[in-house]
Amino acid sequence: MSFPSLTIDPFDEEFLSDPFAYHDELREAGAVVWLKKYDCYAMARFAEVQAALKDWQTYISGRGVGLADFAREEPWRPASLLLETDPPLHDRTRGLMNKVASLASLRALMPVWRTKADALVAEVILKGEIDAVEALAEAFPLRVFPELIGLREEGLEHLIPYGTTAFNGFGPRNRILEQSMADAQEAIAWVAESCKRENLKSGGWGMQVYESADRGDCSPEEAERLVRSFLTAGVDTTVNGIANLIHAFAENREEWAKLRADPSLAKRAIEESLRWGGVVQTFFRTTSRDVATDGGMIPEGSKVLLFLAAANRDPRKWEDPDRFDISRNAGGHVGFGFGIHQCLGQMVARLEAEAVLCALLAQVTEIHATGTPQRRLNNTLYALAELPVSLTPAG
Ligand code: OVP
Repeated sequence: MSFPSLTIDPFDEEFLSDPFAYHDELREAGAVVWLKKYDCYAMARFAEVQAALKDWQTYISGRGVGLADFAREEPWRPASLLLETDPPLHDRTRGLMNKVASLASLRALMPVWRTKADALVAEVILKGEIDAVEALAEAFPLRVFPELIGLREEGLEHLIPYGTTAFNGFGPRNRILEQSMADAQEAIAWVAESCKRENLKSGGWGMQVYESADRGDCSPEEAERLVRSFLTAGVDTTVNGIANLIHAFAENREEWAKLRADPSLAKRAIEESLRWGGVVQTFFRTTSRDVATDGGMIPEGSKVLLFLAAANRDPRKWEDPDRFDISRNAGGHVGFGFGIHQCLGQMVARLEAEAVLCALLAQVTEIHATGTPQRRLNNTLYALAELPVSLTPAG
């Protein structure tokens, strides 16, 4: 074994509670490292992570983007037709989903989302001290996303627990995964039902996937599985993205003052929060061939853990990387991935964040922490359980 071998467990509770404390060690150890505990390789530097994401022929997704190798073990649910596939299948499904999740259909919604965010912030601000996770980060996506997809109203409380379990499912079968699986049985059944055509409202993105199937772009069975991707990837991610954004400003109050002085920085601030926050910490790939690297050869069929969040704070790429600085151009971060699998819903995520941020800007002069934020440990997401803040009303 020619690669530096580390005993570090990136899925244990200590690591997941404060992953950034360990990323330096991973990046400094080498461009490619060996993780003894899981018999897998890992990359944590920006250049290597980005290059691996770009080289989809070598670092494939079809054997799963979690620790489990689908060539050796059955996935816990039928594989995603987007996330866990390679071309040519991936390009067909991605192509039809790109048309459904178009920027054009989102543009029309933006004023509606802005009004809803304004109303939510107006409600919340009256309460004084709040838990920003529940009151804003969970509440806002749940007010807009189900409607975007065209979900039935009954059972929406299952969306977050389902996402939580799916993201835990990319890690090892540790206690975190076992517990969330045990808790999510009802949510799993609800999501499966919700993906069926008869349970989707006309006009929503869910039904539009079936209409794409009607035109021959995919089979009805594939449509059902593709709708599942919206439900899996679209909620716990944006919830934590918004929580992270508020957390960033609560911890860096001078940045809030800076944004208030110049609201045209809002888009930059969101991008910077995506770089800094590390909501999606990691994804795996599997090597399709022996790969020669400077440090040695990675054999075919190896799992490689890519640390997106560590790449986004790599000092080789970013100046003062741990600093949340809304003046910085964070463009090019890999928080949404890179290459052919780059986040399909990234514009949904950005527009949700923008709606909430603009509502806060209009109505709140100060955001400050009133207690210690509590983490919710997840094998993939850097998630917040609780974020006590007080919002000072404007005027
Ligand atoms: C971050 C993602 C995450 C989880 C599930 C899926 C996609 C899916 O396609 O099911 S992207």
